[in-house]
Amino acid sequence: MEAGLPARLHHTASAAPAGIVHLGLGAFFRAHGAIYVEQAMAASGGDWGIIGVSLQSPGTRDRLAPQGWAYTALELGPEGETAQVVTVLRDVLVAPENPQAVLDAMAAPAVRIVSLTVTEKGYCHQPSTGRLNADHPDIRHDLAGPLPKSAPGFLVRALQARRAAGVGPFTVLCCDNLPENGRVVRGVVLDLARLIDPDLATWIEANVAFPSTMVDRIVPATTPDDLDRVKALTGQRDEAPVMHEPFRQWVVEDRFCAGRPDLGAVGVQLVDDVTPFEHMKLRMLNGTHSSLAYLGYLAGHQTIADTMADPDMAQFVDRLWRSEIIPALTPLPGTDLAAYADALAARYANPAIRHRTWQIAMDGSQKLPQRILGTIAEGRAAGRPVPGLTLVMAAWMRYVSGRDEAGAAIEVKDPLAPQLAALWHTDPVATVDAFLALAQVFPASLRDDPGFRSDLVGALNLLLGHGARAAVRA
Ligand code: CS2
Repeated sequence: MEAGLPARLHHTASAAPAGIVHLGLGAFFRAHGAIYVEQAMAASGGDWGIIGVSLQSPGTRDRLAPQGWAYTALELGPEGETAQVVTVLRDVLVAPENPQAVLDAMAAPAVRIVSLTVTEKGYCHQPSTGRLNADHPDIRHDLAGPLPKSAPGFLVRALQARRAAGVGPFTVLCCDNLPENGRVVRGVVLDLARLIDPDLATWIEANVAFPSTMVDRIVPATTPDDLDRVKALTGQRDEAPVMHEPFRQWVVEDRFCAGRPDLGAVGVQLVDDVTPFEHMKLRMLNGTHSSLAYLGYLAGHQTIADTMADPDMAQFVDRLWRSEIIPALTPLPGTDLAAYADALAARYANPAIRHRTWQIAMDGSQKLPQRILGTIAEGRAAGRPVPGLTLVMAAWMRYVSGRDEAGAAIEVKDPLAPQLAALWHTDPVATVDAFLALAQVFPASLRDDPGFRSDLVGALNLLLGHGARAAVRA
């Protein structure tokens, strides 16, 4: 070490075999699932160490390698910070560099779970139907040869290798914010397997478990300032720390085909059916997160905490929960939804978490069907007014136009971005009609609902005429 430089975080990874391969090694998994698994091993033992896989770029691997795959998780509470070093990773692989190494890791007999956080778009499915999009460029690639690019491709090819080698199946544990996420990933895996080898599809259907899960912890992207913060607190330079709020929740269907860590010992809720939990979380948390992201961004707010500090925005989101979202949810025994909303408001307001509205605004075309449009459709079918969520859809349309209220460019990140920007017309009615024609985003019941169309035109006119802040107040 050079004099004057802080020590660099260093660790020697355990040589015990890994029990889990995780696809999509982003900050969220490192601040959520990985910590639960590490704690479950500390509580009850088991070789559940994790091999992380980056499906896109080598950055995380390159930053973690010199640290022996260890990293700091910094908990940011309103009253202070606590750091812990997480050492559950055994290795990190970069799929585009060596897809065969990823398949070999997934086919190892010691691996009994493959978990995933590959974001909504990583499943290469049609959000409105849940089925595989066989025309997706990565799926086309995966059908043409044995070395995949997509997450469904890796799952199918690894299961194919395990079946051929007489190694049993692994459990596929989806940890993305999709409704009935296990069912969705099972559907896309079976769709792809059928196109590759129908017998393999039958074997997967009979042998592989796909439990659904609900995951929750707010984990903003790590910034260069965060690296300094960790160094100041721990005295060690960590090139890849993760920042997270104190709250965490993981609800998992207890259907594993090859064993699991003792997750129950560390507070994971093991249940028969995760659907009501997922609906509550996706609609109450993610639905309002997206609402605050679009309206907050348009009103000039950088983060969720800044947006919540704006009384009009805080009141707006409170009204969304109480008048539009909670009335559409099936009550969950033992859960007080009004108290859940209060707890969310407090989590959002945590000033230590700098969660950018721009980050949450990403990939709206993939997120809004399950976060917001389901609530709108059910509200309208029940004759319940949903003006707030309709305004949010107008705000999303405005956001993806690529220009903010001051005419400045917005860096829109969405797989449909170019297509969405092209839907804008000078006439708001024509714009709404162009958006409503998007079958991959809007469910049929809303595309054919003249009342929704006219409410959306009204919301868009309000937003264009008066701006996000005034629209929220109205
Ligand atoms: C957020 C989520 O980025 C987003 O779209 O809504 O990542 C959210 O922070 C988590 O789901 C919280 O559990």
